[in-house]
Amino acid sequence: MNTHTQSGTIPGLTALLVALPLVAYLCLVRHLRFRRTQAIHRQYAPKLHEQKSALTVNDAYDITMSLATLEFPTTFTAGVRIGMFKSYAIPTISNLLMRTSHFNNLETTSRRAANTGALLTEIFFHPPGSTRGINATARTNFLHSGYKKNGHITNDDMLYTLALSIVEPIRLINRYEWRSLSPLEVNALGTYWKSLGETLDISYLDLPSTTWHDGQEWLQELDEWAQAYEKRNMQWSQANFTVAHHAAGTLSALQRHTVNNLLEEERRQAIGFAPPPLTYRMSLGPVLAARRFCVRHLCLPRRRPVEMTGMPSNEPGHYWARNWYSRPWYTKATKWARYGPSAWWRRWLNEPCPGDDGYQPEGYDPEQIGPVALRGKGHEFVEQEKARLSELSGSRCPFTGQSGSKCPHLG
Ligand SMILES: *[C@@H]1O[C@H](CO)[C@@H](O)[C@H](O)[C@H]1NC(C)=O
Ligand SMILES: CC(=O)N[C@H]1CO[C@H](CO)[C@@H](O)[C@@H]1O
Repeated sequence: MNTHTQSGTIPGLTALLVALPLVAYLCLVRHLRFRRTQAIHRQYAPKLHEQKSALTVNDAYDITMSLATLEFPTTFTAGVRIGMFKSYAIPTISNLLMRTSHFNNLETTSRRAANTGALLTEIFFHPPGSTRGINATARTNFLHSGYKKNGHITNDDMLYTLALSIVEPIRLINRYEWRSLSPLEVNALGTYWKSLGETLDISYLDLPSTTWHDGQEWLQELDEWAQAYEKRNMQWSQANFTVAHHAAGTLSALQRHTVNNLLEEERRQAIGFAPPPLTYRMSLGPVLAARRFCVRHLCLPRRRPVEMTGMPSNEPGHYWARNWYSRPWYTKATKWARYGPSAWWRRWLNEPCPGDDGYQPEGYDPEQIGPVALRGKGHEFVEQEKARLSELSGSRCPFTGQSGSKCPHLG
């Protein structure tokens, strides 16, 4: 009797020894993966239960940062970039980019892209009311002001670009990430972006309502407005085509096919792109599904936020960019970046490396950034803007009352 059971126990025991840690690990992943969002819901749900509009801009910022730097950093960033890309299908937007980007010159184009990236991350990733955020917002508003005055930037185009850069990350996360967003998280995203649009002086008067209960409702209207706007304005144009092709030129082949794959057929035609190769079309879904499965069930959650904004450089008031595409603008000239294997490869291709002359290795100065012609200009405008912006405090609730500056007092 004994011999019989023993010969059965040994493989059984081995299997158990292998299976137990595996099951324990899977349970641990499951437990830790959802802890952050559960904590957010525990913290805010009671407050919102009493009053839907009780989320302050600071609350919304905290939740947004958790989503953008801890929960879904890759898809979030990709979504914002794809959103921008999609806006090139609107002729007025691509015409302006065409006029300002000098597409025959990669140096100018890449610098323009680096400037946009630097200002956007400065604005988006700093707390509402912080000097760093305010400085970059004021400078951006100055850079826009000239084009607004002569009618080259319309409120519609700003609103549309804003809409795409919110809607697109949400759509991609819900479709491809390891979990979808909860209504509270969508509310927070809407609340934060609405206040961000206000700091950029974007008007919401064209939306059907003038007051909204919360960020989710505002976002819903903005999305519907953007879809209608798109129907009216999306069409093929030479400018659309040129701008989109130059933007695509800064991506790798894989990134380019992925972006192309995620575009709707109509937009692809407006931009003048051929459909991506069949193999990409067939494999994108399964690859992303496999990624979703692995991240959700096998990977422990990220413990430290992904750093997105520039780091203070050794020159006061300047910041080093963390990423660069095609040209090493504002990048720290580390030994590795200058003499590592990728640097040798770039030198062999006769392409510049971080620290090379002309690419500002001392970093960018948020107060000077922009086209060369506007360097040293706009001081007065910027100071006025800073005064206006510092009055928009982070403790306001954007959805209470008409002016939206007071929060309900909760017992
Ligand atoms: C914001 O700009 C002012 C000058 O206008 C500067 O003194 C200050 O250091 C800047 N703040 C940050 C955080 O860069
Ligand atoms: C530069 C250019 O080709 N602009 C065109 C952009 O698209 C609109 C609408 O199709 C045309 O009217 C412009 O001429």
